[in-house]
Amino acid sequence: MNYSKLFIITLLLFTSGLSWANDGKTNVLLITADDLGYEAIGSLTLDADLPDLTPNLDRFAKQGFQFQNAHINTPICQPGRAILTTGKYGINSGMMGFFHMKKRSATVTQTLSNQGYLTGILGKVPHSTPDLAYQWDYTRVINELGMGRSPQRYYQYCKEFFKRSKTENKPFYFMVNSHDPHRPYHNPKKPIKAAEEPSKLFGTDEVIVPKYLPDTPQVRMELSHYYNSVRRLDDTFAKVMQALNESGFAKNTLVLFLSDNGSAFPFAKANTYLASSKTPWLVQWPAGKIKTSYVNKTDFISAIDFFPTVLDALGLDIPKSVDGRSILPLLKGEKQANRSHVYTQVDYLNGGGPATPMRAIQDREFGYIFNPWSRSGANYKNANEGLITKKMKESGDKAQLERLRMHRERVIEEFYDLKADPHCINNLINNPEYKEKINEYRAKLVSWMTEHSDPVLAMYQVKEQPKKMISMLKSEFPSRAELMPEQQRIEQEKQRQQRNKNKKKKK
Ligand SMILES: [Ca+2]
Repeated sequence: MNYSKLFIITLLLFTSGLSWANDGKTNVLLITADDLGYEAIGSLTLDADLPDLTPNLDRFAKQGFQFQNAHINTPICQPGRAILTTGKYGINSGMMGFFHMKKRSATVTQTLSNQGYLTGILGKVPHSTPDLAYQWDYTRVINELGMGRSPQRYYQYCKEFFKRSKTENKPFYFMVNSHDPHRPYHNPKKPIKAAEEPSKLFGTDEVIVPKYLPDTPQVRMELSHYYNSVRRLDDTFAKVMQALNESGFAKNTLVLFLSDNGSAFPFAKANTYLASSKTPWLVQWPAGKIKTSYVNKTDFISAIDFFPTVLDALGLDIPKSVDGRSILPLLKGEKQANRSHVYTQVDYLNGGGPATPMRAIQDREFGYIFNPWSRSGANYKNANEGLITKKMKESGDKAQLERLRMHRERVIEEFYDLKADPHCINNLINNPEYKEKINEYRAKLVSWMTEHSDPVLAMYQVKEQPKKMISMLKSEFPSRAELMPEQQRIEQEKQRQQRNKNKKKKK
């Protein structure tokens, strides 16, 4: 080989190295699903005969690191995502519902911007930007992404973002949010305009009805449409990973995949059952020396751990105010103490309505829930119901009516054997056999509420006097107006006035 040839080869090696350079720093790619229940992922499902819904996610999970006990602390879109951004429980950040940040707090985005990272976001932008003052470097909103349901559009904008990282020679923090499988699901007869067709469609005979729902034609139809949307989420995931691999950044990129809450069905999303908060949490990081082809079946991790994990992976200091802990040691196969359980909660739902606080502790064996809003005549509702609850009501079927009553009114305390009853059907709270166990879990929850000065603690202390408890919920629990930043309050007021004007015009 002559010297000129050697020179060309060296030059090629050098420039190909540069193509993934952005200084060789670690990048972070967070891919989120919207309302994906853990049950739909092949590697987590409880049902062996689940059809092949998520082939790409399953492959990624198999090759990478997956947690079997990962949760979102508040399993509702915006408050759940605020926890990812701040590493704080809602009661500590103030973002206990669809509120933006009022109390100043460190965020993953601002911290990385300060460190010279290029920050980008695709989809779910208002829900994933708790700080109204924060400006992402690169933003593509739902309308530009085929209503967040076009894998091809995601691919195109991922390419564009990675190119920009290369051109500006900056490492990146990139949050890619699919709008799938959020309702409206993919109904082949009524597809959303601009959305793409999923790579596979599912029939009503292929779905597996979770035990917390009645097995009715309505449920099967909505589930089959949900499956279609889950499949399209998997298509989007594949296109994002394709763009990453083509960019040359894959080796130095910490990739995390998770869902922001459980599936949008009654008893799942926006509750504190296992199916509400449990999420797939998949990780790959080729240069990070983390374990591969590994399933962690013992440790409980949750959304509060995301922000400190990112900082740890990038070698940055973790603020003391953060509630979570880095999971990097677990990813490297080391042990961590106090990973046996998780705390989940709900405070305020989307839209109007009163506060409906729920507090829960779950571990591998049991789940205990406290619902201070529960009373006869309560009407707990959320946007997850499709036509399912309506049909349950119309059925006249005793069992379905009782389940519906449980959904609407709940009971003040619930206790489930999560090993025998992961769908949380059989409430054991009054079963004398479990008395000691129940007290153990109550004590743990009380100590968590005490540690975080949770306003719900005062209600817990009077739970034997339901009337007093309900009146305390009204007087002691922080109101929407208190929790919302002034800017959001003004914007909401403007929108309200606009709606009223439009109504008058129509008349
Ligand atoms: Ca969601």
